[in-house]
Amino acid sequence: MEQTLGLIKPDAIAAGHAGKIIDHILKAGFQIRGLKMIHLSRTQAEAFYAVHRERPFFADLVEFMTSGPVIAFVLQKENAVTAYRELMGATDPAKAAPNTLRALYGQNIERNAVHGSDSVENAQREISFFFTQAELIPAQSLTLSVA
Ligand code: FUP
Repeated sequence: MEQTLGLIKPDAIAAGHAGKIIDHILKAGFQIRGLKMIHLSRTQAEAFYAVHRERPFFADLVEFMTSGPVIAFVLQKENAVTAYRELMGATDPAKAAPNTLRALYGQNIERNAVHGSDSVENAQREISFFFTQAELIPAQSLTLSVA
């Protein structure tokens, strides 16, 4: 089963949307294998977005991503990478399809509420950026058997 790395960004946490976003993700059938809240340092944010280092928006993006805590999670589902990117919607909330997380909770192309890995390869890199293997919950522990 495929895994992807998701973030709830500082804008959505500050606006009180974190619970609704997690609920939306669970209702879409994703399992959460790991979850933590973390306030990224500048060094961590720069490393996470290193691929965008040369882009004009990089400094603002790092400033925003370190302006408050993020919630990081590992999601599991069939085709999790693509499925979660569909659930998020386009990078610019104004262009995101109705009812996607970014359409519902994003403010603009920078403050767009959520992040999701864009490939299986990047998902593995981003998961290990935030989580050790020991911090991930085994899939079988997520199925409760209620007596
Ligand atoms: P996405 O994969 O949809 O998150 O989009 P990108 O990898 O292209 O961009 C990563 C982040 O950079 C976005 F979530 C927000 C930020 N960004 C800007 O601030 N301005 C831009 O013009 C493009 C991206």
